[in-house]
Amino acid sequence: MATVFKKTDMLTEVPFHYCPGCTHGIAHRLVAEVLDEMGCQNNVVGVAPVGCAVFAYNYFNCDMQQASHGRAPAVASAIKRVAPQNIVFAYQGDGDLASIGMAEIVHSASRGDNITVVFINNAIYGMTGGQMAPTTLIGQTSTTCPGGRCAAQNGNPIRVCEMLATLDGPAYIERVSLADVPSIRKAKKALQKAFNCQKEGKGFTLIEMLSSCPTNWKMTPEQALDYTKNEMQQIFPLGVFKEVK
Ligand SMILES: Cc1ncc(C[n+]2csc(CCOP(=O)(O)OP(=O)(O)O)c2C)c(N)n1
Repeated sequence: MATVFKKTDMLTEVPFHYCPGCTHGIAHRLVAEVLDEMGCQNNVVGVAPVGCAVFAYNYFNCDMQQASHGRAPAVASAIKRVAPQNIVFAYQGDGDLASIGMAEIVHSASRGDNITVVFINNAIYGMTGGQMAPTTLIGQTSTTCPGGRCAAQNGNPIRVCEMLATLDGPAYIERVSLADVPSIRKAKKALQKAFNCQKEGKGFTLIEMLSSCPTNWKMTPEQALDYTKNEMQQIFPLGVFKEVK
């Protein structure tokens, strides 16, 4: 079989449990490759979320800490403060970060905590069976809005990058997509930038990755990638929202 991926010591040999077409695995690999290439494997602490990526501690071959639902930035901030020689990252889904954990992410960004947050926006609660998330699109169906999200009843999707970019604390905020190969290459560059900012002590960094959830979106993997590109990217435009030089 052809080698598709570069070997990275930053990932264990444990096979990912993700559904076919889910992009959590791609996001894990990108984080691992970047940290590996920075040569900091022995000085990395990751914080795993509650959500589909709850087993991230089995996959990343570095020190990992599990946080309770939504609290990953608070935990990551504490770890960075007591052990600042480490690169510290929090890995969170949209339910975790933008729903139950909205207070933690806002205050961490506002404090300018010198951590990196990898924010996986798949517009739905994946792990619990597809409930509406703060980032669910208007018209998108979920188990809690079977007729499609309606602004009058359910509110509008929250743009986390744009919102956090208004704060003084963040050093680097970018939204990328995992919907095709050129986008994935850009996503890797964004992670490099964020982790380098942290290394230079610049402060809070967050990379939002538009991701697909074919299982809960009730689509094939290909349809889900098209939906990410054609629908999600309309509501969540890609780009850099904050960069402190
Ligand atoms: C305090 C608490 N409330 C609710 C839950 C149930 N719960 C587990 S995962 C999850 C949503 C995860 O969705 P998201 O963060 O979008 O990640 P995904 O699974 O889509 O990757 C919820 C509500 C929980 N585990 N703990």
